[in-house]
Amino acid sequence: MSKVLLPEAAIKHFKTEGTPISCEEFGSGHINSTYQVLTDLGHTYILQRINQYVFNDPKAVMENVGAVCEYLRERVSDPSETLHFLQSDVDTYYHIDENGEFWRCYEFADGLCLESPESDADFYESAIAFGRFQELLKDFPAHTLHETIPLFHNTINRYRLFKEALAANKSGRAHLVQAEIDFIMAREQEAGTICRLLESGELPLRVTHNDTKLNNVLLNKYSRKAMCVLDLDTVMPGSSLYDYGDSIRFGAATAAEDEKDLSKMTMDLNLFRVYTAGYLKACPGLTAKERELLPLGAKIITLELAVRFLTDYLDGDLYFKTAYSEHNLVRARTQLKLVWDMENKWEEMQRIIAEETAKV
Ligand code: ADP
Ligand code: GN1
Ligand code: MG
Repeated sequence: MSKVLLPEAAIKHFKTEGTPISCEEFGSGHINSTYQVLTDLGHTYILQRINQYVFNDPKAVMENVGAVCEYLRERVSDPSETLHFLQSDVDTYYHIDENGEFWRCYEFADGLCLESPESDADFYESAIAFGRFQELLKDFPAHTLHETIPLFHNTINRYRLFKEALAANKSGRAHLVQAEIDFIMAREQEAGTICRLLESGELPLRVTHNDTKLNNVLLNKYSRKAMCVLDLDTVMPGSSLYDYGDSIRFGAATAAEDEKDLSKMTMDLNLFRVYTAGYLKACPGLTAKERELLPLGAKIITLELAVRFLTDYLDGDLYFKTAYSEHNLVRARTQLKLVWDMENKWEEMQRIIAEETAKV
């Protein structure tokens, strides 16, 4: 039987300033196991165990993250704008424990991490942060990045995996979700649009973040200005439409990603406009086609995530962390409600994009 190894044991393998005196679970990420560590000299760190079900090549993840951080460090005006990793006792950016688990440790970035924007200005600043991140990486040598999750935002492949999960029905839950299956399948053709346009070259492939929800960015605690982009595990070649869209999905929604009362889940058109203005400002290099298709980015990424949550529900909850047995189903339904609301607001979304584009 494998020995249970604790974060308290893992942190000792990193070159912290001072001796760790506490180690508590931290944050609300769905993938890695995250802890906040304090030392007797008053230093604070983030310790993470990388989820190897999700990232089956953790060394590749750390190579990407390390390369991106180094690249950014040379280009930002203030060191607080990027993540800082600690070296382990064998001079690597990770520690492998006796169970083969990968741990990494960053300096704690003391900023504001929000689950929903507290003001229009907060959301605008998150757009500046993610937009600036993409701009800073525009000349990053994309071919040097590993694909840490193959076909991560390939929606066509996501549908294929969904159909496989449905056929396998490992959890025996398929009969409970026919309405959701019908909704998803009715949109299969449209869901592949961005993939096809990337394939044909009508949309550019860029180095993108690929996981741009609001709790993956920090604002400065005092000025509330954009500070630092977190969670770099999925930085890979991708589409700006998904980065923009995922921020809208999470931050312009009127309810949490796992709200059970679907009537509360809609898209706030004001927040949609606010984020769009910030993103267009921070990303002046978007092509006309990218700008035109921003609403489609929001819709497809929301649909794709619903498909991913429902796939995981059918598989028996293997990928996303869940707090209760129906959690992935609740999340999937909430995303589908948001897709439906976007469809009802489609013309207004197009109009807002045209108006904000005309201003830049
Ligand atoms: P996951 O992939 O599980 O989402 P993240 O890397 O996003 O993991 O970390 C989870 C949470 O931990 C973040 O949402 C944020 O609240 C916090 N966090 C991560 N890294 C840092 C850091 N360097 N400084 C401060 N907080 C951090
Ligand atoms: C996961 O790691 P986290 O919690 O920031 C997921 C995203 C989803 C998101 C939904 C590597 O993001 O793709 O959009 O949950 N990350 C990965 O909240 O799958
Ligand atoms: Mg995260």
